Amino acid sequence: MSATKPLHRIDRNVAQDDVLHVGAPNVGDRVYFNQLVDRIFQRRWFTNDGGVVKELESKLCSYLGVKHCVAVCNATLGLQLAYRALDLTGEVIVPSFTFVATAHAAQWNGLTPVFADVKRDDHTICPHSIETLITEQTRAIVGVHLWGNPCDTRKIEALARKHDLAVIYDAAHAFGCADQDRMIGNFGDCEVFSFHATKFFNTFEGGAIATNNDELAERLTRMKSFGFAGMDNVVGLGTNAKMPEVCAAMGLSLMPCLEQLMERNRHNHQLYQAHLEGLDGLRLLTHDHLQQTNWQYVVIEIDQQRFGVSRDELIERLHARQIRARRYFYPGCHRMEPYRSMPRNQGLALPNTEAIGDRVICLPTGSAVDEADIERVCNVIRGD
Ligand code: T4K
Repeated sequence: MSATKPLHRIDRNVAQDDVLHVGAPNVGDRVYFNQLVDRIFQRRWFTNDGGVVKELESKLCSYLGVKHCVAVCNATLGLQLAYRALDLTGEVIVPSFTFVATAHAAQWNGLTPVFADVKRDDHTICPHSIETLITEQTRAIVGVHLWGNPCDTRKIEALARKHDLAVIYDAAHAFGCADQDRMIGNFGDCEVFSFHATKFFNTFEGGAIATNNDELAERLTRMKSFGFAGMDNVVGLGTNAKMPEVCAAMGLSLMPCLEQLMERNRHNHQLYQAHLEGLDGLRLLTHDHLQQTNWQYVVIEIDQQRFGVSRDELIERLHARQIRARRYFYPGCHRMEPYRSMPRNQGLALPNTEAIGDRVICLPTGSAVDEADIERVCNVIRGD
């Protein structure tokens, strides 16, 4: 990262409102972004295998140390492509405690999402729960690196080998994170990142599928562009999941700022830790044990008995003070439609998902949030 390319301070529209959001977008080097946009106009090349997307893909590969990164228009379509490119049919095991896109992408592809429970400590899919759900119909395990916490990749991949299953990781939260000394992007058959505006690294809307499998990368590249293998040559089923050039420009203008953004998030997290320390019944999830993470979510769990106020009451209190804290991912996919009404999910008990779903609050962080904002949020939580 170049010290001469400062991260642009976010111009929160304080005149309009003083609302704090969980997902206020990060903005990188705006001068560089504008130069790239000028180049896009000069070339009159807006989408379809353009030079800016190719440059972003190549930079992502270098950053992640992975062979292929296929840029896509969002992670939901990225997941759909991944499920399709791996020729999956039947059942896929997914955590219930995730953004609903993980399950929807499978259901949309005609697969049956089978919901596993998560671990109490880091909220990632529980290998033991996965094991109990594997049947003759199971074709894949889908792990979600929730909040940037890497799944238990060793156990998941051992289970997959034992039962001959594909492994896909929904890495929507985990760009810039590592599992020990290996960057997320290098695990399973492929990993799908989200570059949505609310993510630590964004391309307005977008995503990428990372893989070390040459053949899979080729299939994904064809499938994201209608199945074309060259001009006028359609070799199979495809869709339109291409990333436009202007989105890739946004990504390129953020790449030089990654370390700075991570550091900012880490600093914010430390401030939250300091301000919330000692509050009985409040647990702040930490990533201190991880070698590298993006710190993009500040997640607390509220134990109503000990804290004295319920999670939902606290959310109301925060919202009343213009702090748009979120109940991600309440109430768990198995309690959302269309899954809730499916016979297999009626009466399904996922104790950790349910306990966590009732307790979690995500707090504002990122480059739009400063020290005074964090103090303000923590004062509301403390009831001051
Ligand atoms: N897998 C996982 C595990 C995911 O978390 C996600 C997405 C996906 C897959 C699918 O990725 P994509 O297909 O989206 O690439 C938001 C995001 O839309 C979604 O991308 C994200 N996860 C999810 C966790 O959060 P909502 O429904 O919370 O969005 P919304 O509009 O309420 O925005 C969140 C907050 O951010 C609000 O307080 C407003 C603020 N915001 C939002 C936007 C778009 C801004 O300040 N500026 C903005 O431009 O889903």
